[in-house]
Amino acid sequence: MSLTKKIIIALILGVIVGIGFTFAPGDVFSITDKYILNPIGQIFLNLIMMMVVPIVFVSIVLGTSGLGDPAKLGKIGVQTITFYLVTTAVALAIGLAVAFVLQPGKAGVFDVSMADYESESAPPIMETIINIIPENPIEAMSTGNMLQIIAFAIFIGIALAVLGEKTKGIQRLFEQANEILIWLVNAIMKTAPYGAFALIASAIGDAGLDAVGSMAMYMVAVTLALILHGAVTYSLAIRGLGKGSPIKFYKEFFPAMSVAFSTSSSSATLPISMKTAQENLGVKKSISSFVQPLGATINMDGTGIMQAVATVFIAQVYDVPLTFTAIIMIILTATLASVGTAGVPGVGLIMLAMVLEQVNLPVEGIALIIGVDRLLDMLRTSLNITGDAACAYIISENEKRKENAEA
Ligand code: DAS
Repeated sequence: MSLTKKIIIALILGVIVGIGFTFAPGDVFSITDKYILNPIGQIFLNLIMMMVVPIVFVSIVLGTSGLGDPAKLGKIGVQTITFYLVTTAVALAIGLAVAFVLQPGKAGVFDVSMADYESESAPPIMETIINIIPENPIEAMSTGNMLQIIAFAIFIGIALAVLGEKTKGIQRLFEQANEILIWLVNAIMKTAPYGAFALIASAIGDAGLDAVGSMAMYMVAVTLALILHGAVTYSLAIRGLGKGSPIKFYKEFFPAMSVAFSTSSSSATLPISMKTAQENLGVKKSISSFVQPLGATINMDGTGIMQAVATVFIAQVYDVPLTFTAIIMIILTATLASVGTAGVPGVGLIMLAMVLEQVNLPVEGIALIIGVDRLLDMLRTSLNITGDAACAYIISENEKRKENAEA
């Protein structure tokens, strides 16, 4: 049986068991979760998180140096960043439109215990941009500062591309390191069905049917916006810009989406999404190794959608009218929030605080949605990595067509 089938069966069983827990006596779930589900799920997450920093660093060095001519790197880089920014803005517009049409916040206010929510103030935007360049790359790696790791890797890759023959030994070293990392990722992925089962059963057992029921409209709004963006925006881009088949794209990329769904982490899924894009979608390795790690860190359309819908939902629940300026601020801030969101579970919710503060909404409103965020995180993370793969696929297809035309 294929790994995908095993993961799907594990996801379905996890949902059934998770719902079963909501009907069982409270301590049954808490004991099972504490001694079985959480350890299995956490070990699986730790195993793949262990691969993130080395994979991102090595693949961006190779991706950047593999692009060869720095001028070409510039072209790919400009195409990538433009695609990411445009699709994120479209995602936010879809999220806002769905939230205004469905009016999820009208579903009523919950009795909210705000005490345990501490809003994390995000660094000022200019500081975020300046801090992309690491003062100490080793510290960036030890603290998992993904934007700084990417910046350092790009500099190393450019140097390797420019130095060429002089540093071919180092280039070879990175290539062999990459082989080791890919082998490790494949070995770890064989445990994915067990990890997926444990993570899903724990998330649903924890959220409980009541919490899920009362947030139904909010979840429907976020889910609808995510599906619309995936089905319309990405399909139009794949068809229009990449001259490819959206149905084939989604069919071939599904294994990576299912891992993103069960781990809720773009970074943790990165090794799989790159492998799937290269092997199933034929994306050129040099493009995949540059576009996808960059996207896993700065391109999160799914997160942007959640932040747009959540902001409108909280404004509705607190009965705060959103002015046009406020809506523009939501789009701008949520775009930057999704750029700054690290690819790990639940962090999009923390960055939502930055959006709420920008539009003077009570940050405490996050407490309204924190209960079911883990479930939505699975969906939006799947969309986050799909946007990265769609970008890599489109750029790669166009590069291949250009090379064939020149041949
Ligand atoms: N879970 C994050 C990711 O890995 C996104 C988020 O928290 O919104 O993409």
